[in-house]
Amino acid sequence: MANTITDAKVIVTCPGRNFVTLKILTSDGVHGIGDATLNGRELAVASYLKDHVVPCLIGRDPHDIEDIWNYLAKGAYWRRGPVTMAAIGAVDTALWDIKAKVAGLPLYQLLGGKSRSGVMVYGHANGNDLEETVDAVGQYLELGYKAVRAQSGIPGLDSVYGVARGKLFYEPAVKGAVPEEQLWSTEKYLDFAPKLFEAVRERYGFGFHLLHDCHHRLTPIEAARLGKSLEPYRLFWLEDPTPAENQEALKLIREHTVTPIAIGEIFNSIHDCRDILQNQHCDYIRAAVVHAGGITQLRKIAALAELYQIRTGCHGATDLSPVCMGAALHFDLWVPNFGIQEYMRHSPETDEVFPHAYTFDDGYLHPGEAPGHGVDIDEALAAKFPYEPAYLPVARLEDGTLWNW
Ligand code: CS2
Ligand code: MG
Repeated sequence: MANTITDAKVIVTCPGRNFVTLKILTSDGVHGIGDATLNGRELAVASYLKDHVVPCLIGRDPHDIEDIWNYLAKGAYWRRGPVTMAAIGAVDTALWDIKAKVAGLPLYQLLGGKSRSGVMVYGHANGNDLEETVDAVGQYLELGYKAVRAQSGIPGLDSVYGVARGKLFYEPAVKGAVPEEQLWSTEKYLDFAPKLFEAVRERYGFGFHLLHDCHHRLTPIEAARLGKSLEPYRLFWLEDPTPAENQEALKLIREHTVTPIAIGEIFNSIHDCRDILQNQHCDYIRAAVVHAGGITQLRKIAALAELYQIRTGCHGATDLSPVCMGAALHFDLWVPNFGIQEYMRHSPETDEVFPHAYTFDDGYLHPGEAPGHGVDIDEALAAKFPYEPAYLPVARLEDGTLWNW
């Protein structure tokens, strides 16, 4: 009797922040799990899965990963989009988990085996001001990180992207019934940013990779100006310099600066990446397992990027669950054109809900050798953390103009 999908559960839990997990059960008794978390839209993805995807999975062969992907991505008339592709990403990740478990192999072996001994990750140094942030970079270097992202509070602004509230890791979502509004000033930012990176390089030198996330906030010429002003500090990448809807904008930035560009954490389809990759308008593509339709589509994006010497730099913030991190690490260990993996870490209660095989050592993560992607969910513990409404903030300029958060 062929192995079939017998059931699928959508588990919403909030161990410090909301996560959506899909658990697929099969007649052989093997289960697989996938991350379906979309920050601020978790319930939309949970409903898309429960109401429109799970009924279509029952009775199918869990090994037919490519056909199920196409059925869900192309069979649905309304294609692409963050909600749809996060749901498909969860199904795809769970099915790869099952296939690897049935084979008794760690997932990376099914993708093509390892291409490196470990996965270089970058940590998130942040502080309320320049001094705090420079100190935080040193703490990550002491932990053995080879790469550190620096995000700082900006003089004259109450809150900015990337700076943690309190001592825990940075979590962008703010709990509440509607999004918090935050003020932004490009002028204050552009005056401040070069000083931050000059201070980091002056204190610690050039023996490690230094990254920064603009978080979609600049116009193309402003991004070009920033990239140029940061050239003396040799960034590994300047991320999301400008909103990616206008992909021509990156061409203008490219014409003015050699600071490498990373983009794509909000991309959910290979079609979002195609022009940027073919025109070589970026150096790292940030698409993630959970948001880009799972392993099946992400490996196609990576293959296209490889043609243009563009490397992967998968998104890995706190709002991508340990399930996504586990799957990403198997992908990262295999993918030939690997660049770096974001590792923003999770809270202790999150790590308890999602027991995992991956380990950190001296700046590198390793997915482990457990069959599958090596992450599971403790359903009983997950049930103790009910969903809590939380949203990503909305940004406005100081004159009230709505801006890119
Ligand atoms: C950020 C994220 O990690 C990053 O590079 O862009 O923190 C992003 O703001 C969140 O994942 C959005 O939910
Ligand atoms: Mg980012």
